[in-house]
Amino acid sequence: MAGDWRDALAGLNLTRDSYVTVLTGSGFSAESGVPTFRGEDGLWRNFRAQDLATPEAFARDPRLVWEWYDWRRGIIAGKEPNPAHYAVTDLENMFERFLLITQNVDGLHRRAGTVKLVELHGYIFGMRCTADGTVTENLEVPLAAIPPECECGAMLRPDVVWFGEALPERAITAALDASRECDLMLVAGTAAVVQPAASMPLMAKQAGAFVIEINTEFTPISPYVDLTLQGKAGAMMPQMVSALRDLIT
Ligand code: BV8
Repeated sequence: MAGDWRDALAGLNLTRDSYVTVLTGSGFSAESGVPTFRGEDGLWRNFRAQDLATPEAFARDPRLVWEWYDWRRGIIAGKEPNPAHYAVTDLENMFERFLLITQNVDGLHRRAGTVKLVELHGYIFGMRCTADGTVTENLEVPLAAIPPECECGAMLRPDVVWFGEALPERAITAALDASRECDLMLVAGTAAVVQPAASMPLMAKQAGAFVIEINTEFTPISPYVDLTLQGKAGAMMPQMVSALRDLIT
């Protein structure tokens, strides 16, 4: 198995001018100790994440939703990027044309030094005023007040994209353009069920990219990508980087 993917990469004739994209999901942060979105460890007071991450849940019970976010913020604040996050920053430094597309809201890719990134679903330490949309960063854990209030008196909401909400225009445009133009897409740590992110690997493949999936399980896109590597991102991503570095230098 190890030979296969290295031989496949060698056959792509990649150079440092090749366009490389990486699409990540919550499994990328699992080895940092951050609960995945749908995994058993992601449950909170027996609520499912997808039932709390909605405008309806927030309208119905902002205090409950904020208690969930406060719990998650507290977990994430104490965690560090893992080797998979640093491998992405290595890739960014190896390829002129590069974009990281992440579904994660934990900010760990930023903290690992990746600059060319789009956060499709927002950032959990961003606070958005529900009156005028102003966004500020708030790293306070635990939150002093739940629900937190803006200086203007309006309630604050997390600056994340909930189910049923549109993704930020700039992020979705950059992600779709990169998916259509890249030569290689690495898709790692995502169950590939949340749209529109889950369609991006298929778009990349249809546009001619070589798509490699790294996951500890099979996913709905596994049959359609060029290679599925069963393994942990923290181990596989650094191996991918060293193989790519050998190929382009
Ligand atoms: C939108 C922020 C339109 C909040 C999140 C088309 C078809 C079907 C449904 C839809 C569709 N279009 C829209 C929808 C509805 C919906 C959707 O996709 N529903 C799904 C559930 C069917 N999509 C939306 O609502 C999106 N909005 O399309 O808007 C629109 C347009 C105009 C105007 C109005 C509306 C918005 C979706 C964004 C939701 N917000 N997060 C928060 O986090 O609090 S999504 C949430 O799921 C997280 O961001 C998470 O990253 C993301 C995806 O989950 P995964 O990352 O895949 O995580 P998961 O736990 O599921 O899986 C982890 C994986 O890692 C597993 O596969 C596991 O095996 C693997 N793994 C574990 N450990 C490791 C590992 N892999 C490698 N190494 C390891 N160590």
